[in-house]
Amino acid sequence: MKTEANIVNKVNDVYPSRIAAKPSIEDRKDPVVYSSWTESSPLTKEQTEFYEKNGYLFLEEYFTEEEVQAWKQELKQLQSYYKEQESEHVIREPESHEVRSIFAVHDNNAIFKALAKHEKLTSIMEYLLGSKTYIHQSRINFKPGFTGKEFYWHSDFETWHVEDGMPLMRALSCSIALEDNNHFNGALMVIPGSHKSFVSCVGATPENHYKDSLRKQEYGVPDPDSLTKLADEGGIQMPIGKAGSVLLFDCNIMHGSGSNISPYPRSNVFMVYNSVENKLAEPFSGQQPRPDYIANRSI
Ligand SMILES: O=C(O)CCC(=O)C(=O)O
Repeated sequence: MKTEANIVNKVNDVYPSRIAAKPSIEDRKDPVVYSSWTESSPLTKEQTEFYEKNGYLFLEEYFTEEEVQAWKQELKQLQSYYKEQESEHVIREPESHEVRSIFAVHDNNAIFKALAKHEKLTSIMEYLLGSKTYIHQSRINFKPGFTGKEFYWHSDFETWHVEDGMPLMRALSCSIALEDNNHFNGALMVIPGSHKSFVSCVGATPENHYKDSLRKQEYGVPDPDSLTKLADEGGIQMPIGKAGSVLLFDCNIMHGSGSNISPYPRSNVFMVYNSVENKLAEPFSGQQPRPDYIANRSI
């Protein structure tokens, strides 16, 4: 789809990816924290500085057991409902029929809609992004025991930029643990500091790529040399904690998780907040935008 808008987009693209023959590492051109800290900020000065430097922040047991209970119950109902029921919002594991992800829960489910608007979350998002925010994407990742497969290393921003037309790095994810996240059940890993580098990937994006990539990503995948360099510089961290803990991570941090061969599920709900000043344009790939339930354009 060669519209005038996306030709302009490509010319002005400050984060080109999936275009060059070789991968490269470029500097980030955008701030990480968009507000100045004050006494009334929802994070402490130390937390803000940690997030700016490392690109993530772990808030242990941020929500109470009672709050988590209601969300967990809803999660179990969704999991059992979608066991047999097909829906475009539901992605299955690559090697089994188990539910891997359910998208757009902030839109389709009253309980998770309320969670997305929870003041304890939105106050932090508005502070870090320096504006009002909206949900760009939401999903539950179930990571069932024994069969939950990995999510390979990636920067979310690379995909959101190329495939969804997110202009700048002014978004962040929050992962709310609805089960305990341990070393052995496929918890998320992050490369601290990697959010300050943009890894430009190789390989043109096939049409309707999302149908496969949400099960197993093969394009927009960073190359081993870039990953090694970033990990050598920043190390690898795996923030773990009880259900109710929250991991905030910048849209460009390199992250991923291993398969879950333990008996215990690692189910988390992910809410992605984008600044209202960073709404989606035409995809920088020049291709059709992904559906609204994956990349929200309806605001
Ligand atoms: O659930 C996970 O372990 C990884 C999720 C993730 O990387 C993502 O949703 O972008």
